[in-house]
Amino acid sequence: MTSKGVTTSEFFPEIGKINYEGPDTDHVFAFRYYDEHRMVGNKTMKDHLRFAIAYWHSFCNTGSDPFGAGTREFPWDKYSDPMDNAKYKLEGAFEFFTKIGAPYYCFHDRDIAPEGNSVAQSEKNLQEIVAMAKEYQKTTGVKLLWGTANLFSHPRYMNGASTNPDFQVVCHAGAQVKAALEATVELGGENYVFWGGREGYASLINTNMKRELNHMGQFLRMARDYGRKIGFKGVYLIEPKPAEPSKHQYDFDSATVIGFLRDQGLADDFKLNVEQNHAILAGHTFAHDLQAAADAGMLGSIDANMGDVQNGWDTDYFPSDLYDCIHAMMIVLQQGGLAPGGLNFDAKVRRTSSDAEDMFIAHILGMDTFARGLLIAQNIIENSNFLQMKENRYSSFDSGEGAAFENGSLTMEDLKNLAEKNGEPKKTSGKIELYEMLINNYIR
Ligand SMILES: [Mn+2]
Repeated sequence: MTSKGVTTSEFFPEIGKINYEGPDTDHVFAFRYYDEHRMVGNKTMKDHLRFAIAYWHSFCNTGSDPFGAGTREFPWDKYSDPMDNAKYKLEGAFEFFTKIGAPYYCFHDRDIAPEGNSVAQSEKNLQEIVAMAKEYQKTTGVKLLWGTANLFSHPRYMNGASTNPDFQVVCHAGAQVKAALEATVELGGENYVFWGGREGYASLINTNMKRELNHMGQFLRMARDYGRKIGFKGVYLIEPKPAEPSKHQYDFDSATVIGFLRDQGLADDFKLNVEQNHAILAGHTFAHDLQAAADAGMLGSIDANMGDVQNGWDTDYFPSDLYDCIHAMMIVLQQGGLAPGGLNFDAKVRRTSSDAEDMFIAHILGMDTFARGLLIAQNIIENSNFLQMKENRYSSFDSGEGAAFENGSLTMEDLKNLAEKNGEPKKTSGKIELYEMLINNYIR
């Protein structure tokens, strides 16, 4: 890392490039399943999975929580000038991307460059770091999966960003999204994400929900149009989440966001960035929110992490649940892939994981879990009768009166007459245990 760097020494000198060594290796710092060049179906693993590293958790989050200070020290945090800190952090980030072998990264504006004391200074800070990031992208080949704006940390956004009842706050949100869109375009970002952490309410008693939702729609249409005007050809994504930090968030879950996008005339430009932890906070499974998005033609990208079923927090663990990843990859494979989206590790190591190497171990765990999930999912789809079994459950709609029902040519009177004519239906088993057995039999 010396091209445009501010230092020539490595930030993680004790760890080299992580390579594929196969399932039998004894090495901790090696992939057992993620072999980027391996063909799975008609694509390489790298092209299926499109892994991205999240700047915020990996390079900004020291592990502090509401009860205690951070437990990890980043080498760049010794620079007290925030721009020096940002430059060294960028260098450390690209060293990490390169060593772990992830083709993409993702950031919020404020992760990569500090907020200034004016709109102009904030923009200048961002532009300076973006120029450096562009050079690093060129020398390393690492690309930007998506950019976004942090519209939740600054106290001005405590009552919302685009949904704030004060128009002056909405203007600041606009200034920030405008600059973040410019940064994303400058870096060739393939998507742009909106996560509305403060877009919601603390109490409905002081909130005009209808007006706030319309403001959010208006804001997103303006952002879409500005992005297109400056040459953004990628996909806009909304990331559903039901709560935290707001009591109620407007982007509650996949189904809610799909309805909102259609209502606001945004369905042609926007898709969803579905996160495992957010799906389970909404009372669903990961697969449920993925399937709901995919069925609407709106599964754009995935925040790959894992919640904790014993608590109601957004823990953002690294994904280690193989079943979850198999189900996810079956849905992704059936829709023909995620591109131009990808699998972004919106995940953080536990507060108790305080060694620098833990970040490498956690990403190896997450990448291997998804790689293994991909291999098993592909095998089930290609070599088992799983999909056929599912399809067969609906075969009574494939011809005759069932097909007539599906295409809308029957009436309620017809249904009554057919019920009378055909008598009591034969009981048909749902066979859920058989489906579960089949998936387990493919975990080899
Ligand atoms: Mn989360």
